Amino acid sequence: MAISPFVEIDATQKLDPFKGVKKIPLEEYFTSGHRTCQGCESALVMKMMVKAAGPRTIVLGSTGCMYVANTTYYSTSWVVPWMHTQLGSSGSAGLGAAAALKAQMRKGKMKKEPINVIAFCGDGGGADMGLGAISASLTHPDYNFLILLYDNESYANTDIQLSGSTPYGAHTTFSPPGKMKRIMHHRWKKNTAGMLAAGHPECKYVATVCMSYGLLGMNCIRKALEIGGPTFVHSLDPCPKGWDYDPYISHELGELAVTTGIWPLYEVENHTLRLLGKTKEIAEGRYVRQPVRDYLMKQGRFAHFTKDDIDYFQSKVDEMWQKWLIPGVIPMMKDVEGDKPPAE
Ligand SMILES: Cc1ncc(C[n+]2csc(CCOP(=O)(O)OP(=O)(O)O)c2C)c(N)n1
Ligand code: SF4
Ligand SMILES: [Mg+2]
Repeated sequence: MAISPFVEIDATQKLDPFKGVKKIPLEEYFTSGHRTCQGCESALVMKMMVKAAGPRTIVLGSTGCMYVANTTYYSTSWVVPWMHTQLGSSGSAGLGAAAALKAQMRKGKMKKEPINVIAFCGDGGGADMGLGAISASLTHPDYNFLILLYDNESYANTDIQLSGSTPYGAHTTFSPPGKMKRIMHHRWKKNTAGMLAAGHPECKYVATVCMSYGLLGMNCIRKALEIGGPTFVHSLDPCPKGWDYDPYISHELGELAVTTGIWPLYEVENHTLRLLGKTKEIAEGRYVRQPVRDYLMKQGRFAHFTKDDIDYFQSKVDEMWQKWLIPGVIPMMKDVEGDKPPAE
């Protein structure tokens, strides 16, 4: 097979940012045929992720809703090549696929061309079980691949079990509120993107996205793929089944997660932090952060919250905004006392 002498095997695709929604291509690479719930934002993430990446892309995905519902027996909504990988191994699968492509090109067994490799995982698969493999993969600067964590804040596919990404107090099948004990989940959500950004010097790009801000999210994905090396994008995805709300308001909930300051949008590019979108507007005083009540009370998983619970949640988000630069990782002020959870 003739090998093009002009393409380096380390090259990435040139993926300029989309300049507006009208500039987004019409072609779909994740299309009809999936069986996710109505209003599933994770399915939207898949669609936009691969639209941002384009046709020369290989997608690998760990077990979870985005595997099970998208590749039901003899059918799939993936137009690009896709492979399932074990629940905790999106990091290994991404690194392995990128290394295999590079070796094949080096040996002349396939045409030299930049091919995007994206390995996605859920919060159970990525923030909990597969965190070690993701961390290891982010130490390999010689291979180009993106890990995308779609975070629906539970082990959704196996019926909404609590994960390290589940918010404080949420009702899951592992934390049902009862008469004796109202709050069954006392831990604050793990800050996966911040942790990975802070601890992986070889990783040139980490971002948080929410596809209620689709253009911004897609451009983060394009940037991650173009920068190359191992990169990481963490998406917050409203999940009507797990969060217990009318699918009609999925988009609104994504916006509220950002405008209440619960889910800050930021990118860390070559180790420089940049706040994005509405998060930047809030930080610069151009937009007033909305009360968390507006977000929490629209979801059945927080229906058992009292005023004290909402106040505690609000105080923790306020603290995050006052205290941290990368939320939860880099302190801006060191002398703020943490608030205590309300008595039950
Ligand atoms: C090693 C292993 N343990 C448990 C399971 C069962 N299992 C399949 S999907 C899933 C939930 C995964 O949760 P998450 O990664 O958050 O994805 P989601 O289902 O929320 O999309 C579990 C526990 C499995 N497939 N493999
Ligand atoms: S349970 Fe949630 S993540 Fe899974 S398909 Fe339904 S809406 Fe999507
Ligand atoms: Mg999940």
